[in-house]
This record gives sequence, structure tokens and C-alpha cells, in this order.
Amino acid sequence: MSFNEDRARKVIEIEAVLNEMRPDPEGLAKTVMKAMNYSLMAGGKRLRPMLIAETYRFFGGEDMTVTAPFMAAIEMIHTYSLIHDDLPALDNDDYRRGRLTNHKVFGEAMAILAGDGLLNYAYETASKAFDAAKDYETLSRTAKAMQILAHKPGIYGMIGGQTADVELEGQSFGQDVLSFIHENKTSALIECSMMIGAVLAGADEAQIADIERAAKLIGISFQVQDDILDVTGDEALLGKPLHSDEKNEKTTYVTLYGLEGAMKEAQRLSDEAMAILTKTASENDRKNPFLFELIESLVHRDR
Ligand code: GRG
Repeated sequence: MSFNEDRARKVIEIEAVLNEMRPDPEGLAKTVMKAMNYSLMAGGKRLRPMLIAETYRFFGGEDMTVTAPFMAAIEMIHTYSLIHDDLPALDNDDYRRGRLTNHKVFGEAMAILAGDGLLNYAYETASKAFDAAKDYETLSRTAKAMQILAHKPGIYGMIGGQTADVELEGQSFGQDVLSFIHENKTSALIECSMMIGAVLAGADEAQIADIERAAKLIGISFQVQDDILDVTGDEALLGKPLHSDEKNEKTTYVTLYGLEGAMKEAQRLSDEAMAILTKTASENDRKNPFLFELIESLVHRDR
């Protein structure tokens, strides 16, 4: 099976998990649940749940019932961030994942609630992992994974990065501020995903620290490529309009380094991440070729 076929099969498996764990619209609050499902089930690369599963496999994890609640939870958190990011008060975008944005379909108030609902339901969903845990060791790993899931998307992670991004819109700034924004706004969820996969598989502290460093680099490389695609991408493939950064007067890797400089930087960051993972793999006799191919594919992605 080719890498692309394997990846497509894994996306289908992740969507089955999401379908099972998403809310079932009912009662007087059913509109918010429909709005949550509208964006959650709208496609997307499913990168973050895939990174949980593949990092778990990298460290020898085999029982996918352990990872499933966290895989659904991280995609819910990611989807909430996209819904809120598209709102008129933030990027004010009309299309996402090839569909009208949440507020365009359900109205602004319901889109805010759908984002809030996904964020909260993510933790309700992840906490189901405690019910499935069969022994003390799994309970303890689940507790550690919950701590990471609480920390990385919050004020010391994604929300922190988004705060700087919003506050500095329209201003020019340098590499240090841009790094802060990317390391938090984008890398934090990639770190969260890979660290949760490692923790659930029983990785030790040194291995988790290695994964955190590699994931940070992968996240920044991913964001650099996002900046590039916002200028050079294909709207139909991306499922959202181009030139959103220019419209919002954002400083990006492309505005700072030019297109060619940004492309080189994306590859350099990804290579550095791969070197850490290769070292971790050889020192600990670990392997997962799919994880390496997935990371390499992100630098060359067109969506
Ligand atoms: C609370 C008002 C409020 C806002 C918070 C934190 C936040 C909203 C937004 C930041 C999220 C954001 C847009 C980060 C950029 C990361 C990024 C490149 C997202 C796109 O991820 P992909 O390409 O998307 O994996 P798909 O659709 O494939 O899942």
C-alpha cells in the first residue's frame, strides 16, 4: 500500500472515531450540537489525531481504544480554534474546509457557542479514557495526558499565541515575536498531540522532552508552509480563500523572508525535527516509517 493510500485509510478510521464520539443533536440545545458537527465533520487533514496515533505507535502502543478519546478531543479543540479564528472579530473568513464558515451558516452567536461547545466537549470526551483504563499504569498515563491536553491549547500555548497574533495585527515585528506566535498558536497543538501519543504509550521523561522539541519544529515548519500556501496555494485544494494574511496585514514568514527563504526555512525546520526523531528511534529501538513519511509530506503539502 502506498503512503497516500495508507494515509487515506487512516483518515477514514479517524473520521469513524469522530463520528462515534461527536454529540448527537437532541433537545432544545440541538442547534449548537448541529453547528459543532457541521465544522467537526467537514473534512480536513485530521493531522493532530493522526499524530497522536502515530506517535503512540512509534513508542510501541497497540491498543487504539486508549488513544481514541484523545484523538477525538484534539480534533474538537482544533476545530473550535478554526471556528473562532474565522469569526468577523478575528479573520472574518467566509470559507473553511471547502464549506461556508460556521458563522455564515449558523450566525455569529451560534458559532461562538459551537466553538465553546467543542472546547468543553473535548474534555468531556477525553475524560472517557479514564472509564476505559483497566489498570493503575493506564490510569496514571491518562491523567498525565489530560494535563497536557489542558495546558498546551491554553494561555501558555495556543491561546497565548493567538493573543499576540490578534494584538499585533497590522504592526510589523521581527523574528522573535513571529517565533513566539508560531510556537504557540500552531506548534502547541502539534506538541500536545505528539506528547499525548508518547505519554499514553509509556515513553519516559527524556523521550517526551525529545518529542516536544521535535513537535515544536514540525509545528513551526507547518505554519511556515501555511504562510506560503496563503500566497501560492490553490483555493479549491485549500478549501479557503488565499491572501487572508495580506488582508489582515499580518507579518508572516513570507513577508519577512520572501517565498524562497520561507520554503528553505520550512525544509530546514522539518529536517531538524526528523534528526531528533531519528536519534530517538535509534537510541530506543523504535520505529514507525509512516510517521516519518507523514512529517516529510507536510513540507510539500498543497492543502
Ligand atoms: C478564543 C476568540 C478565540 C479565538 C481562539 C486560538 C484560535 C482561536 C485560533 C488559532 C488557530 C489557528 C487558525 C491556528 C493556525 C494553525 C493552522 C495552520 C491551522 C490550520 O490547520 P490545518 O491545515 O487545517 O491542519 P485542517 O482543516 O486540515 O484541519
